[in-house]
Amino acid sequence: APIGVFDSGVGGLTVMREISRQLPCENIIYFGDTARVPYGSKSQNNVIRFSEQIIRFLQTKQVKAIVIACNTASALALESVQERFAVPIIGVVIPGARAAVEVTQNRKVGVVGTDATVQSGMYTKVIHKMAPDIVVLEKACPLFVPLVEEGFKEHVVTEEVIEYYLDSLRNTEIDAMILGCTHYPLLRSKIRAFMGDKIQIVNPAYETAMDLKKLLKQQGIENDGAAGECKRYEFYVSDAAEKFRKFANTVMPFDVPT
Ligand code: DGN
Repeated sequence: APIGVFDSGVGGLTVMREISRQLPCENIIYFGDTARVPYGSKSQNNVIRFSEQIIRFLQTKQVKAIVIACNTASALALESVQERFAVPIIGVVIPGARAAVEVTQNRKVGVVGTDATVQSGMYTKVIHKMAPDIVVLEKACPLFVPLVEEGFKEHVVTEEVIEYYLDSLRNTEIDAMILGCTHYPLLRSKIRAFMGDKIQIVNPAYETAMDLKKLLKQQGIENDGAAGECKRYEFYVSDAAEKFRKFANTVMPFDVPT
């Protein structure tokens, strides 16, 4: 059976990419809610409702586990959907938070994400559950998403926006920073250049793929390639399939067909 991965749009491809790297035999069904993106400015009720609808769709594809690749949906809807559905569901916030707790020496962690993610305070809550002494500084960087989607990764405007948002975090003692939004790993080298190399950058996409690997092992449902079909990737979107495909081909290490 395949793994279901969903996101508000294209950003979750950074999570799917990590999963395909770390679990090279798994089949994956990706759903991007391109008709309703961004989730970062929606209310919790709607993000829960959208997530439930997508999970029901993925269940019609007989998925064995679901990854909420979207930080906003992970922050706002994970608990609610875990209660409602029997299929194992993991989000990106807990794996990302755990990695930051493990790497920080100063006990000061920065988090960047969408408005909704930052307003939910979910990264701080999860970190404090694991380590109440850690100081968490969260900063919303809503312009990063459209910059990445418009192909401005290498543009000087992006450097200025990074400076605008991250200046206040750079002058603190944080020694770990969570890229708490699906798009931000695509700006990693620019963020790294601005923040300097004393700060450990945590990519929840990578950590989530590691957690998924553990989960599949524990439950004995990983695909080792022995039992037939391997590496079959399917993509579904709720709108603008061609735009999605173009973007996907800039992110994924394999060809995303129409
Ligand atoms: N996928 C969203 C996230 O990780 O928070 C970013 C895109 C959005 O919905 N704003």
